[in-house]
Amino acid sequence: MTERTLVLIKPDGVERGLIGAIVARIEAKGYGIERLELVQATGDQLAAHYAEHEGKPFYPPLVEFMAAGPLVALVATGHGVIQGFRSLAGQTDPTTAAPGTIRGDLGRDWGLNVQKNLVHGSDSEESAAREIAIWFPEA
Ligand code: DAT
Ligand code: MG
Repeated sequence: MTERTLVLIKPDGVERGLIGAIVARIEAKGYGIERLELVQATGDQLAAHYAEHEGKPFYPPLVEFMAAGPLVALVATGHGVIQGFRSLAGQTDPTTAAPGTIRGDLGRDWGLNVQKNLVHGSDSEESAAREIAIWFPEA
């Protein structure tokens, strides 16, 4: 069965006009795009998506940031795509994310209490299945 991962292009990526640049990196790597939608996240979706971070200091600003404008949800496919997209995205902190990665090349620290780091990618098969169901409930 084809491996799938849930990618979000966060509101900072949409606002900065980086949808195309980010999707191009996924396609250039050779992964498929199975679903893709521009959506305004609901509070329920974000609470489910970031449940593991509830109670952390960055959780309230994270949820506020993710609801501040439209985001792109997409399902990328291919052997090893879960780990492969995390590798394309780079480390969480865009200041130290390696050059060559999405966060390293296109992101920076804006001095806020949440890191605006352009993309989300599922971190395991379990997370991918859970997250795809949040953003593409009909799939
Ligand atoms: P990742 O998105 O790399 O999987 P994560 O799941 O640990 O990172 O955190 C979710 C998001 O929350 C992350 O993309 C940016 C924000 N975040 C995480 N840790 C943070 C911190 N220490 N300070 C500010 N924002 C943080
Ligand atoms: Mg994470």
